[in-house]
Amino acid sequence: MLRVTDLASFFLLLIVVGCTTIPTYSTDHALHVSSGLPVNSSAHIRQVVAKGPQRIIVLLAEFPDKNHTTSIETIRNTVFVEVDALYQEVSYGLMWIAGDITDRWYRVQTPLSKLDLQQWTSWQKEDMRTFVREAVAAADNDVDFGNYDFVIIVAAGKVWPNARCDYGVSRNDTASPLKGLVVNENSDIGTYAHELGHVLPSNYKPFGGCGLPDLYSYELQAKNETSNVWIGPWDLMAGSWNLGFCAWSRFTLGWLTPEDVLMGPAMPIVVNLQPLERDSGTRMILIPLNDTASYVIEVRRKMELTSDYFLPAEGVLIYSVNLDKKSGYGVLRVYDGEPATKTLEDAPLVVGGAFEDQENHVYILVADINGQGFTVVVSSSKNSDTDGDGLEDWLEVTQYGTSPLKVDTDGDLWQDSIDLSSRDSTMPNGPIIITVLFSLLVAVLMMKRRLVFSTRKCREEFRDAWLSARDEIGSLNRLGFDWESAKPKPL
Ligand SMILES: [Ca+2]
Ligand SMILES: [Ca+2]
Ligand SMILES: [Ca+2]
Ligand SMILES: [Ca+2]
Ligand SMILES: [Zn+2]
Repeated sequence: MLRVTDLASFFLLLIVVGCTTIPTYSTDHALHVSSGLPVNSSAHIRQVVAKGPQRIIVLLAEFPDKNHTTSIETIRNTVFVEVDALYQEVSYGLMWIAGDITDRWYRVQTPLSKLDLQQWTSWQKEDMRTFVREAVAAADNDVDFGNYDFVIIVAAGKVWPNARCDYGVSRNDTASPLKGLVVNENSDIGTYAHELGHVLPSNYKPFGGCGLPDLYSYELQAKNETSNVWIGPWDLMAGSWNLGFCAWSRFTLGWLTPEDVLMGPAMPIVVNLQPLERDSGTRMILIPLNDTASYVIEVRRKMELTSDYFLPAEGVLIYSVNLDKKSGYGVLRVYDGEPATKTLEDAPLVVGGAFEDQENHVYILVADINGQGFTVVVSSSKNSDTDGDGLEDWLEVTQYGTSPLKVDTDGDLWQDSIDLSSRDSTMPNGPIIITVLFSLLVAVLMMKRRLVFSTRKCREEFRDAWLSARDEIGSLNRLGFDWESAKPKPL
């Protein structure tokens, strides 16, 4: 009994010694956590260019051989309510739409049947300019075009939507270029918004500060094949079925200042990236590679009351920007985080996701979730060990499932490098606690038993003593012992 109790105590001692030898961590490897300010703030501060009210005149135009079927009220609602709301949202309230719509449909002179306006490849032709010229001329006496920044010509019938920074058409009241778009009476909000995106004031130099480039493939479109091969649903300029704008588009229109991350000795850099749909926090990481090429990292969330609500997936989106490419030839290309599927709908990375560009030494890891945002680590080396626990960031994220930012991911006092269950805070502490409790229980039981035994022994001894005393008294009585004379006498 005694032996077992001693063993339990010994075991307890071992555990206590074991607990006190858990390694303590040095603070030498303090994380470089970005402050949220641009690492290189001078490089990419952009003017807000598409700012305040954008004054638009909506000009309704029909043909001698094609009358309209859509009401003025429907079109007014599309432009001044729906498109306006979309742009207010994606611009974080920096831009909105103002203006007027003509109170009737103006009739152009040339019949639709005489104009080739319905094929994508032909919109640049003289026919489109003829239509625009005739529509503007028909309304010119009623509309002061000098009061507006853009014209939206809504055509009856199936006219191919397009936009131009200058249609090359003169007007009575102003000499400024006729900037605007042509849509048709059946165009949806996405089409209006896409075409308007081509002419809003921007920082996109190839277009001379006018609008955003097309992000789908002109070559594939010309072949009538699926043309949205680089962006998927992540930007309206790649199509019109999804209404969101990526960070690069918002940045190019001046609504967003990125956190510039320069590759170099300050690596790795940790950024808490907030959802693009939010109107505060770091929402865009820009990694410039040279004057024209860069990577962009953003977080996309299906946030209610935003154009991203219907996105097919959520997470960290990474894409390349190549300003040497022309509009329609791959200015932006999204990295497919799920290359097993051809679609880019599943492109975003989640925690554990990794991106590498070995040629340019760019390594991006999604280290952790951070509220609605994500913690992203950008490094110039695959061997970096941000938290200094002896495990490389890359392996922690892609293989071990531990945090590259925490020495002890699950906070159980055992560091990642020796914790066999680094994401389970009950392991190995759970079994240890159970063993300790069990040992305590055994010890208590043993001690209790010893007490019981000693009590019993004491009782037995007392009984023996009492019995022998009784026997003694009995034999004295039998011998006629004089108890009275044996009493002590008073002095
Ligand atoms: Ca995919
Ligand atoms: Ca590490
Ligand atoms: Ca770690
Ligand atoms: Ca641990
Ligand atoms: Zn376009």
